Amino acid sequence: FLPSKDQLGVVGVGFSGGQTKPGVDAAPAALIEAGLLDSLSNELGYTIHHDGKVHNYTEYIPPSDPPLQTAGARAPMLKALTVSNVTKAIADQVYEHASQGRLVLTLGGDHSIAIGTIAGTAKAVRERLGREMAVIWIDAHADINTPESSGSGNIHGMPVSYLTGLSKAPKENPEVFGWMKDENRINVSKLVYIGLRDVDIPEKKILRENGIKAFSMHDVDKYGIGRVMEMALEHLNCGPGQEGMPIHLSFDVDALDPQVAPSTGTPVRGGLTLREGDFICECIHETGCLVAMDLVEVNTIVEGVEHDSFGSMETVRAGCSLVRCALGESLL
Ligand code: B3U
Ligand code: MN
Ligand code: MN
Repeated sequence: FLPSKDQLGVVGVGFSGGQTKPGVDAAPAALIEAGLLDSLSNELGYTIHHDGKVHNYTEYIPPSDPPLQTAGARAPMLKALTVSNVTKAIADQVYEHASQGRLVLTLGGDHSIAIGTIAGTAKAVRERLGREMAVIWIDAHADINTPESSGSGNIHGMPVSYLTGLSKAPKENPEVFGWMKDENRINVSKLVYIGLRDVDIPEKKILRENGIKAFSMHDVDKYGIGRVMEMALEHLNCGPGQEGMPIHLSFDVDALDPQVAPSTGTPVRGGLTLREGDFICECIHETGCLVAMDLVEVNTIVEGVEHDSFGSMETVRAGCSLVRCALGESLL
């Protein structure tokens, strides 16, 4: 059921509307300038299908997009129509690559863009393979707030709730994520988190009530990353001797410790080491089940200091390393 081993579709997503800090839209260019795509083609042997652009989706951004107050919500949803329109466009781009049997790499952008990337691969995997897809979500945060539970209104804290169908287009505002259909969604039982350490109280309740498999940093400390990956892949039927299922890896760079990846919008101390992050990616590569990867939340501006040369360079380097490991760099 896998995409061709050596055909890689790349989507550059310079979008930051799922949160409020500038700088995350410049990440795809920074990653590409650091030589990421060159190394994937020259060293890892991929044929790269990339339109050569970093998209900013201005044509999809409505002239006016006021905060959307939902009944009972703690905060109004910010840029709801913008994020809905842009993620639909991203879903089409990713679908286009995936439906041609390519592995798809999306360089973000904030994590709201995963609404589009996962919607696109989930649909393509259903059509091509007649199967459901699994998602491995590597993050300090669970990103599973609903518009009602979110305390910030930032949609980058909500993508998983839309992707699992826990949140759907509101009746009064069908234009906000009304484009998402069942074919774009994933099952909560096919979702695994790793790296969590900053989860909102309502999100914890959502994780518990839906029986979602989540490995926090506590679990990484307790079992070690090796055992965590065995348990995670086994849960997804992708362990040794198991049948396997297509995996979409969505990697938020803030899962890494701020010592190795400081340049991100909401850093949280006590994260994964670079080796733990790389190891996760290597294990997923080893399954042979990877169909798509997102790398998100690299922000080239730290705390108002534009292009903080060291922190942002280190974060870009860490991001490049994660992608290369997921795409097979560490194979001997
Ligand atoms: N859970 C909080 C904070 C947050 C989520 N994702 C990031 N930060 N990067 C929220 O806004 O929903
Ligand atoms: Mn995230
Ligand atoms: Mn995060």
